[in-house]
Order: sequence, then C-alpha cells, then structure tokens
Amino acid sequence: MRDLAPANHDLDRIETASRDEIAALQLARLQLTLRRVYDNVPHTRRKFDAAGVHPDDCRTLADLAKFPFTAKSDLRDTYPFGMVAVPHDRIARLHASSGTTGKPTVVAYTQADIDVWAAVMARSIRAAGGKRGMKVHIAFGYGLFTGGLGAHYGAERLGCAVIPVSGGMTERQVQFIHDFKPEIVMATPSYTLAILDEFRRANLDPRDCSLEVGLFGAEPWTNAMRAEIEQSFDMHAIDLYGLSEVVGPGVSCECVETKDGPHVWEDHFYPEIIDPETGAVLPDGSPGELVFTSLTKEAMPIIRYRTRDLSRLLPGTARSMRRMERIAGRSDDMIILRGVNLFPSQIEALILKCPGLTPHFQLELHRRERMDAVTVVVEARPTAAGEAEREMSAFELKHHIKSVVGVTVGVRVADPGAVERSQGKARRIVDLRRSA
Ligand code: DLL
Repeated sequence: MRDLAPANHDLDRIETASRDEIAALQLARLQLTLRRVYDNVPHTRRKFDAAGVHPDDCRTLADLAKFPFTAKSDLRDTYPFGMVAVPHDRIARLHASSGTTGKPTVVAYTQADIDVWAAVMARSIRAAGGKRGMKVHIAFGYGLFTGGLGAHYGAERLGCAVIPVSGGMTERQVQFIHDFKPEIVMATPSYTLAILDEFRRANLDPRDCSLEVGLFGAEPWTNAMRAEIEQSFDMHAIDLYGLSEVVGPGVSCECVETKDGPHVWEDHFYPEIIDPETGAVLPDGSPGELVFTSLTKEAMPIIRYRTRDLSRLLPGTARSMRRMERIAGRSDDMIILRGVNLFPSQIEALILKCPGLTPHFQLELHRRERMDAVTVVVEARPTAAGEAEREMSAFELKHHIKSVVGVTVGVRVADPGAVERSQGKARRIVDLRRSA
C-alpha cells in the first residue's frame, strides 16, 4: 500500500491549529448557533425556557451542558419542518432517513450548509489519502440517504472525478472498478464484502484492481473487518462517520497516516460524551453516548443531539482535533443477554478469528421459556463448507464468544451465499421474539 498521507500545506489551517484557537472558534460559533435556534425555532425555544436557560447563559464551552438535549423524537414530533430555522425559500436541499418505525426524520440544508458539507467531506477524503485527480467510485446509495450525495459533493470539491454508481447491481460495480480504474471507493463495509465476493465469482483478483483507498461507514464495523478488507484488496480502509441529523457523512473521519479512530471536524461539530442513563457529561476518555451540536449549520442547527452511538473522545494525533473511538455499537442495537451486554460488532470481530467463516452474519433473537436466546447465523467460506468443517467452525465461534463475551449463544453455519445481502446498511439483528 502506498503512503498517501497529505502534505501539511494541503490541509485546512484549522486542522492543525492550537487547541486554544479551536476552542475560541467553537465558543463564538456555539453562541451564534444557540441564538439562531432560540430566535427561530419555537420548539427549541420552549425547551430552553422550560429548562430555565437562555443563549446568554453560554459563556464557556462547558456551559453547553446546561442546555437540553435534542432527541430523534424532537424531529419526529415537529415533522416535517418544525426544526427549520430559516425561511423556507432559503432551503436548498432536503434529505430524510427512513427509520424503522413511524415517520422519517427530515433534514434541511441551505446553500451555505451544502458548501460546508462538501468542505468537510473533501477534508475527510483528503484525510483518507484521496488527492485531486483521483477517481472516486461511490457505491453509497443516492437519494434521500445522505451517503451518496454527501460523498459526491465532497469528492467533487477535492477535485476528483466522480463515478456516481450508487448501491446495487454488484456485477456492474465490479465491472466499473475493473474498467474505469478508480483509486478510491466509498461504500458501507457490508456492501464492500458483497463487492469482494463478486470479484472472486468473476475470477478477478481484487488485489490486482486499481483501488488504493476505501472510505467506509454508515454502519458499525471493526478493526478485524478493516484487516480483512485491507488484505483482500491491498488498499487502505478508512472509517468515515456521520449522521443525517448532524449533516450526513463527514462529521468525522480517520487519517490514513494513523488509522486510530475518526477525527471529529470540531470547527463545525462540537462533540460531547454523556452517560446514557443520567445525561451527565463525562470527561474525555470515558465511554458513553456521543452527543453533537452543530456550530455552523443554518437551515437546521442541532443542539446536543443524542446519537445513541457509543464511543469515547480521545486526544488528537494526526490533527489537533479530537478523535472519537470507532463506534462500539448503538445503544439501541445492544442485546442484553442474561445480563451481559452484547453488540453485533463484538461478534463480527470473533467471526473473523475463525478461518472457516465469512463476515456475512446475522444475529437471530429468540425467546425460549421466557429467556432471550441468540443464534449467530454465519456463512461458511466456500473452502470450508463441508459438514465436519462447519461443525468445527461453529464450535470454534461458540468457544470464542463464551470466553470473550461470557455468554453462550447458538451458532448456525449456513451455506455460502445464504445470509441476506444488503446494498446499504446491513441488517445485523433479526428479532424473532413474539411480542408478548
Ligand atoms: O449513515 C451517514 C453516513 C453515510 C455516514 C455514509 C458514513 C458514510 P444515517 O443514515 O443518519 O447517516 O445514519 C447514522 O449510522 O448514528 C451510526 O449509528 C451509524 N454510522 C454512521 N457511520 C458510522 C461508522 C449515515 N463509521 C448512523 N461507524 C449513526 C459506525 C456508523 N456507525
């Protein structure tokens, strides 16, 4: 793999500014944002009033802790435009995330918001090792999902040639990668595995393809999966994070020279870690729930948005801006099995330790005699699909899970190709418990 670290003079100046300078910029922008929301969003103004806080009470960054959180329910309750802080003729774009229940959440952007988004995505692709003149194959879905268009505008801003393939039609993805020779690919990690399978099915060696860097995100993945993707394609695999309510992809991204967790682009998004039970702000380094406040957004500024994503804030390394630890899981994806917390990402890391198994998997939840039970359904590698080998793999995985996580689960090793493939975010949890 080539050394693709960007030169210092190619970075935005603020990426390497002093912490004091970053904090001063954050405070000024935060005060403006609180004021903008208070003056223009009645829903949030009522919440501030009920909590007895006013934008003037924010004199230091720590004062932000006095302000109420925003939850997904606030966006649902005010559907579709109740959180918009600008006259509607200034809205330049709407995106929406489908969500599993009820109404979608809608997010709005002004032209200035779209510009900031393009800038933070360009910064992310550059941090990943992307350079002007490279070609970018975008396999994130285009449409209301923020993945495709977010990546698109960022790649264009960096001066790359964009190949807007979107998700799906996996055979054609492989053909275009083979024929157009992009250096960069952007996709969900689970869909990247489907592309990898298709390379092999087509009898092409993925290590021979032109790809040098992949930016992967939109769903949790592990360092074990990084290793699998990097070895299979002989390319750098970089973690890209974001969420629609905050902007879309490009809230934070790893740097290719360190690959030690995404750097939060703190000049635009202010991160906090809270205790998910009490809401108390925790010091950097403590594990908890990520909360973001936008610092520059116009159309839909967001104050203390509870992401439900579990992480930690860590000091900057390749940049001055703080890092977040790779997302361990979402609090709402956590399975509590006989008192033990279990995340799909833990299972993913253990599956990758078993040479006979592929990382295509789902967790089935059952209820047996009023006790919850989990069965890991995971595919055998085609080279280890015989009955005896599968039994061995199942035994091995069960053993790893028991000794690392501390719970007994069922394991079913399925035929190659039997586990549902997604073209976007993978569905890792299949809940078969009948509602009581
Ligand atoms: O998934 C935005 C995105 C697109 C990010 C493309 C990265 C790449 P939503 O659909 O609103 O937005 O989903 C946001 O996805 O709260 C996390 O739970 C999860 N997520 C996103 N990136 C990562 C990541 C987009 N790198 C939700 N690691 C977030 C783990 C991620 N989880």
